[in-house]
Amino acid sequence: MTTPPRTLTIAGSDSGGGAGIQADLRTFFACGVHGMTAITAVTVQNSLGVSGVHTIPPEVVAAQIEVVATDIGVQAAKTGMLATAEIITAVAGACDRVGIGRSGVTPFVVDPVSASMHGDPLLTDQALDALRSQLFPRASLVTPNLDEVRLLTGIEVRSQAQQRDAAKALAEFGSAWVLVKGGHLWDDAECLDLLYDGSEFTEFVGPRYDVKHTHGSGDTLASTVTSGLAKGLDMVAAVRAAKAFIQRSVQDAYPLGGGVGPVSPRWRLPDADTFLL
Ligand code: PXL
Repeated sequence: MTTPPRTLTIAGSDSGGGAGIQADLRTFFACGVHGMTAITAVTVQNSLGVSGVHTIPPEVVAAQIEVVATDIGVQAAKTGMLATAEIITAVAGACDRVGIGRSGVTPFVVDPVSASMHGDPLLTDQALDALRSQLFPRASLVTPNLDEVRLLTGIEVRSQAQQRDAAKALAEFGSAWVLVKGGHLWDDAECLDLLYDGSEFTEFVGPRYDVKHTHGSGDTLASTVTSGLAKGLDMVAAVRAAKAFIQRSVQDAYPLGGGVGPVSPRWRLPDADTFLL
């Protein structure tokens, strides 16, 4: 057997299994890569929201990155919830030491997760600054949604022109590519994501599904891009593939508990529901 490409997620645990590390590992598996984890925080969470956040010591986060990179090797990495400025500094240092990000050769996707979909904070205020100044310059791609765009740039995106302005403002922080996810901004039927490499825009327009269960959709998109990059796709191809993957996974989302259920890549395993029956 040959070893599959290896991917690393540097992110928080969601005890409800919807988002974070759990969504990333599910996506990596469905994309045919070997997923590894550097856990930054344990959230106490169910489908109704986050009731506790317990951060991991920064040096333990860094050590997780270094041990897997030096032994197993990483073809692409991503970040999710990073929680504090101290963790971000530790992640930046560890990534530099093992060649993850723009100072090395390993593609690095930074998903600037700042809050849960219920509005629970997943990043301290000081950490926002660290994200911009320490991680964005190291990133191959940053993938903010419109709430994160507002926090990071102060730009309240209400038009396609403003979405382009926001992409340009974010590119100033030094990432190679920016993906501004438009969500349901334009109309109820379509969503437009805008990819920018500092000179050219590529638009990805897809149908918008009016579904309640979208927990983990940002994580799933970023981990699919990461998997594509690990398999050698270029950025435009990886984002295009990830858009198709997330659209299908949103359609397969399921209810869970009393709140919001997760998007699901189980469509990649067509007989999963009947297996073991
Ligand atoms: O979906 C963003 C996200 C990432 N990571 C963790 C989360 C969430 C959202 O709730 O809990 C751990």
